[in-house]
Amino acid sequence: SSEGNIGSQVHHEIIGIDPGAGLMKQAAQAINDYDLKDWKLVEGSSAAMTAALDKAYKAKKPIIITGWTPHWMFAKYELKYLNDPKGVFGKDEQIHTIVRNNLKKDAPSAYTMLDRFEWTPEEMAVVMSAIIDGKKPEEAAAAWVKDNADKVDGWVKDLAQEKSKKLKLAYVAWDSEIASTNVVKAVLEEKLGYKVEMLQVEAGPMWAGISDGSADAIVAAWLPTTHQDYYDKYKGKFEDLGPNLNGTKLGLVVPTYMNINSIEELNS
Ligand code: PBE
Repeated sequence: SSEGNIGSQVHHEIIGIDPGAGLMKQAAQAINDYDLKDWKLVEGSSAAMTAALDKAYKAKKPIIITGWTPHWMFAKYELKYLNDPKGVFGKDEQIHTIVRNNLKKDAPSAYTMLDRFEWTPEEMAVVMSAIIDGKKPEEAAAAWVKDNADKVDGWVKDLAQEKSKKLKLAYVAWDSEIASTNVVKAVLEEKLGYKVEMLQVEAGPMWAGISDGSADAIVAAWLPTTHQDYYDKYKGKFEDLGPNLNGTKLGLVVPTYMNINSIEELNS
């Protein structure tokens, strides 16, 4: 058409997020493996990516982003993942809770609560949507904790209060992790008496922090694929408490009004 192919329409740009995200390594790998020679992966942040998506979507303009599930964008916009026949973006994985070595000895109630913490993409979506609708993350988390008392009680059942003991939760400002980290903070503070500090960092420092003990816990470890590099790098220097959420997905994402279905089609 007179508008040219998809590549020229989007200036051969894939709108990425923070450079430390596993998703960015996978997207770079996709550019390589699908031989997308002229294409650039644009670094930024989750917030900049969703702002670019919102702007393009409202104008019905083409855009290609790096996306993941769970994320509120799939409820707010009509979007689709581009097929990935080479499997660069991996299969379903889980989000794990990771704690520093010796947390069990130093903060046993928090350790057990973190070990029990698990929820569903649908539950996480409630918190994410409240935030995007304008609630502060801590308010959205507090409301979810109140509305899900039975589930939360199961996480803290029979655990002793640890009044005013300090804990540090590290996280990256990914929308999914803003939601989960705020919920865990709310439970540790309201139900168990801890004083919780949230440390917003990049992905590399998050993994370094849980491994050198400067952070106590993270609920933001995407495994086995997305954070594999970090996991392998620091293996033995942290304790993996296993999955807190099942049913994730990552990939290149476009609005459904775009006439493209596979990453392979970008190479033409
Ligand atoms: N994400 C969201 C992260 C993990 C959570 C998919 C953007 C990443 O790629 O590392």
